[in-house]
Amino acid sequence: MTVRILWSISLLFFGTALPLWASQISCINDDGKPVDWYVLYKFPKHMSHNVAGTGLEYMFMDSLAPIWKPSKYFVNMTESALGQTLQQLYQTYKSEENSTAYVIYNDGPPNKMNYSWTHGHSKGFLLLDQYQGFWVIHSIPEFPPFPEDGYGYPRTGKYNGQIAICITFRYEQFAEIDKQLLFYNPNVYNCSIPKPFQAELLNLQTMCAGAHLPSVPSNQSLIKLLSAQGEILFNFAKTRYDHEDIYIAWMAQKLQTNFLVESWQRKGHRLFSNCSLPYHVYNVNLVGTPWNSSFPSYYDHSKWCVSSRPEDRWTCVGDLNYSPQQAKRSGGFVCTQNQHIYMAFRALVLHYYDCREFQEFTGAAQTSGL
Ligand SMILES: *[C@@H]1O[C@H](CO)[C@@H](O)[C@H](O)[C@H]1NC(C)=O
Ligand SMILES: *[C@@H]1O[C@H](CO)[C@@H](O)[C@H](O)[C@H]1NC(C)=O
Ligand SMILES: *[C@@H]1O[C@H](CO)[C@@H](O)[C@H](O)[C@H]1NC(C)=O
Ligand SMILES: *[C@@H]1O[C@H](CO)[C@@H](O)[C@H](O)[C@H]1NC(C)=O
Ligand SMILES: *[C@@H]1O[C@H](CO)[C@@H](O)[C@H](O)[C@H]1NC(C)=O
Ligand SMILES: *[C@@H]1O[C@H](CO)[C@@H](O)[C@H](O)[C@H]1NC(C)=O
Ligand SMILES: *[C@H]1O[C@@H](CO)[C@H](O)[C@@H](O)[C@@H]1NC(C)=O
Repeated sequence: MTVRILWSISLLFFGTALPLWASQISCINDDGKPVDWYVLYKFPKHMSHNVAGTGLEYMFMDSLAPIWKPSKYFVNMTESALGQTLQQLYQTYKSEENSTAYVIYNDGPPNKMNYSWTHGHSKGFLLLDQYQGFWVIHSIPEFPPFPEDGYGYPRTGKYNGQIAICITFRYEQFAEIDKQLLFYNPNVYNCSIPKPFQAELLNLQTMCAGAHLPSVPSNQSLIKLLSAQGEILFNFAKTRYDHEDIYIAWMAQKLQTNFLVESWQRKGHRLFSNCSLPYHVYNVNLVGTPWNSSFPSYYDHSKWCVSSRPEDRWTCVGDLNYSPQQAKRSGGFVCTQNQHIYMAFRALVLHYYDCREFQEFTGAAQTSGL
């Protein structure tokens, strides 16, 4: 208790750049260390220069080592950053603590339950106590498993590329995240919001109880969030009643930057590069790794965008594809101007289409699973 009071006082005076402690709920990296944030990018099964991948390899970067590194683990292993981060949630579930709250959501929940078209095209989970917690935003279908089943990685998430971003937040920020999630309207499939949290996490409590959500005051909400160590993030959230593409109609114009967009591109499910508005969106069709292998966007289910000009420095990761169908879905993005994250993502863009260019469809003829 005393420690917490001292922490709060030192936060007031010295800002937020304090180390994370192992005993606190945090994002956990591949080395088992608590970190302010991490990004995990799982490669598709098929890549150039890499004939037969397993579909389980990934590259990783975090606040301690902010450059892409190949992971020594597979994404289905409990030692992976996702495995270790989720372990905190699964332990909470087992101990039936009521000092911890969690919510898991996915439009495609595990165990072949029904896909939801009316909820957000959003996938993620959060775990917190009344001091600190984390929020993971990812693109993996049928993930994560129910707490009863323990850690695992779905077969349906192997074929395509997938992304996950984890951010550690102090408690107060979760009240803001709760308000944003009203716009997301995520499909919550497992959760626990004990009494002590219910007043502040009002929307999450309502979703968790399966009750009717209050109506939204607008169709869009943009807020600033602060990670535990003071990283500034912006969170864009839209409802499904806003029928515009989030990248071109909102994020690029709002952040006043031209975006290179990487998202799942299938025939009939993609928008072309768009230079009609003051700030443009260019469609990426080829991603290159730091190890000279590459993969087409057709095989990448992740959703992110990065400023084309280094001066702008924006990187966003989130829920929605650059696709006409997805304009009608709710969901959101987190954006940052962190220089390391920007450099890492910008370097991944191997080819994108100019607005004047013929935008050839480079996907395979057959459609894959998820
Ligand atoms: C991960 O997947 C690989 C390939 O399917 C499998 O051989 C391995 O047993 C799996 N590991 C775990 C921990 O599930
Ligand atoms: C926490 O849970 C325990 C056991 O389920 C219960 O006895 C206790 O009253 C709960 N505490 C609070 C603050 O809800
Ligand atoms: C899935 O949808 C079908 C048809 O709408 C319905 O009959 C079934 O009960 C649903 N299953 C679940 C698990 O919600
Ligand atoms: C959201 O957008 C829809 C469609 O444009 C509009 O009918 C509705 O009034 C908007 N809702 C709010 C709260 O602004
Ligand atoms: C570009 O996006 C805007 C906003 O969604 C849209 O109105 C416009 O028609 C698009 N232009 C092209 C060429 O697709
Ligand atoms: C990648 O390709 C470049 C240019 O061909 C070469 O200079 C570099 O050494 C290669 N890097 C790796 C990790 O293979
Ligand atoms: C997951 O949530 C916990 C806590 O609310 C429930 O006790 C579990 O029954 C639930 N699991 C499933 C499969 O719904």
